[in-house]
Amino acid sequence: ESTEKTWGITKPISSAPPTPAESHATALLLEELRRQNTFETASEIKKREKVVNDLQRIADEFVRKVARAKEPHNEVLIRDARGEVFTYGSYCLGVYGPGSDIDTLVTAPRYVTRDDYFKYFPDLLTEMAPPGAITNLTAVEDAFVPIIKFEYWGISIDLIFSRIATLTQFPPHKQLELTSNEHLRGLDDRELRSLNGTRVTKEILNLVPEQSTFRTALRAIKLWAQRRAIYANIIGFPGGVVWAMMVARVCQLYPKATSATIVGKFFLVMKGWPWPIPVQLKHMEDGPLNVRVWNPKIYKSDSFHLMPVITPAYPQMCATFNITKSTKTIIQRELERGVELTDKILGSERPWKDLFVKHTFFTQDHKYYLAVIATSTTKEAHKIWSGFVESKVRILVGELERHSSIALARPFNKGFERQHLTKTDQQAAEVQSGSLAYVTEDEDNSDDATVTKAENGTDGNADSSDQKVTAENTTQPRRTYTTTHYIGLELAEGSKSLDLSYQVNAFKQLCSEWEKYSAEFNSLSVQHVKNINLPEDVFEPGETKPARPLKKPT
Ligand code: 3AT
Ligand code: MN
Ligand code: MN
Repeated sequence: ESTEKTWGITKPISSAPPTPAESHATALLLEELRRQNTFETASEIKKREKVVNDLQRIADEFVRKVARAKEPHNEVLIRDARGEVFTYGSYCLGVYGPGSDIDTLVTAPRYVTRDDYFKYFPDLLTEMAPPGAITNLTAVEDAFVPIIKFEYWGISIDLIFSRIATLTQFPPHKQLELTSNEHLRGLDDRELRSLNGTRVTKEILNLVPEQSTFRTALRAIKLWAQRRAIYANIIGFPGGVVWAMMVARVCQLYPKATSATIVGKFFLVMKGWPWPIPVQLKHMEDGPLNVRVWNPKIYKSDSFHLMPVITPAYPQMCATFNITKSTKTIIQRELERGVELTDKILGSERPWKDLFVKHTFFTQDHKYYLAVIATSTTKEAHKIWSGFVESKVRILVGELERHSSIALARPFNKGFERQHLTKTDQQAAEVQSGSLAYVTEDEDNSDDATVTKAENGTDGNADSSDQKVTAENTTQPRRTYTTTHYIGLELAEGSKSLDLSYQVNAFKQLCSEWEKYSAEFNSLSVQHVKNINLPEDVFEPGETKPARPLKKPT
């Protein structure tokens, strides 16, 4: 029909409403998602709403405080001073679960700066929230996206900030239209990045035909991607926003379909997607900034993106630049598995739970692994160092996939964090090169509200007085922190030797050249690990560890 609404950049593939069988499949899907504990209880949902309301109250007080400090005689400005809190991420999309954080953006009028935010907000939080509600507060002022992190009644909060430089006063009783590009004027890069998450999330929600259908389908896809270990932006897989955009595109193509159908079509459409044609939810648009928008015809680097998925908010960018040849191959395999399974599930031959079966990365998939081990001597130093190394794992993956003996290098989507207690330098050296002989319990997370500031460019070691070990062979046990990333290898047909020293050394060099690297606190090691030697803690109870094959009788 010619009256069909266009969602996104093409006409729908089908605007058929669901059949009774499809609706039934959605009911079964919801049942399974509940069984898998992806929803929160009503009281936990209330608690989150209360937290967001409190943050709004605190944000208003924050803006008033800055108004009083900067314009002490401007009574009207002070009286009407207010900020506005937005959410983004899974909370905003409505696909959060019990373990999710709340991603929150504080916006304020033009006279409120990022400096003010870091100067006043942490203290206001602890003053205005109920006593004891705020714990583990950390402010990272010099980050790519400057952030205050904390827990509020045990819920993790990511709190970021941007001014709205076009406004000296927010309109009363009216929500800001953050999707308007005009509000981007006059901001620096960090402020633009901080606004971006909310703008993208809001656009995604605006661009899907039916939000509740989208949410349920996205919940299913997120659970599937997590179980299959292909969910991790930093490591080189799609993250939450990318999965959301892919599902949203499928919703646009089947605007009347029910969630179960969307999940099935998701696998079909994405498996057959003609990459590198991008997934995009709307046409590219021009805006008021002098910034680049994704365009492979103009920018050579954009033409290297293997599976481009473009964000819908100006300035539109590719959210999947991290994907490598190997991770793309893995994603394709998982999409194929998804097609086969959903075909049977929607035909009532199998239950939904089969789609969400855990990956076999450690139990079956590889014979050879690389372990990338980041080590630090203090907890604070380790936070910074392990985060950096994690962000570079995909660079090593890229180097490995160019090796002639390697067909595929698959990074596991999460690092394994361990703590070790050693008594001698020899033992400490063993830990650095991957020994798990000295693994110890996580030191007690002290439950008092500690305030950590890691804001200057150097590192967070300055006040770690308890770690100044100078004696050569002290018997005082020393605590060491490690994060290990495993990369599963698939060897090329007929390859015999596997000398990776060039790739490994280049990677170590790259990491140690980082300006915040400290030879005193940090180290990095890359080790070969055979499947039969994988440590116990990468397996879950009930999983079968790979075993040495039985000797063939001769
Ligand atoms: P959860 O339910 O919280 O696990 P989520 O989709 O909300 O899922 P995150 O809270 O990790 O995931 O991320 C929310 C958004 O924050 C996604 C992205 O726009 C932004 N973000 C997260 N991590 C980074 C990062 N390292 N660099 C830049 N942006 C990030
Ligand atoms: Mn989140
Ligand atoms: Mn977050």
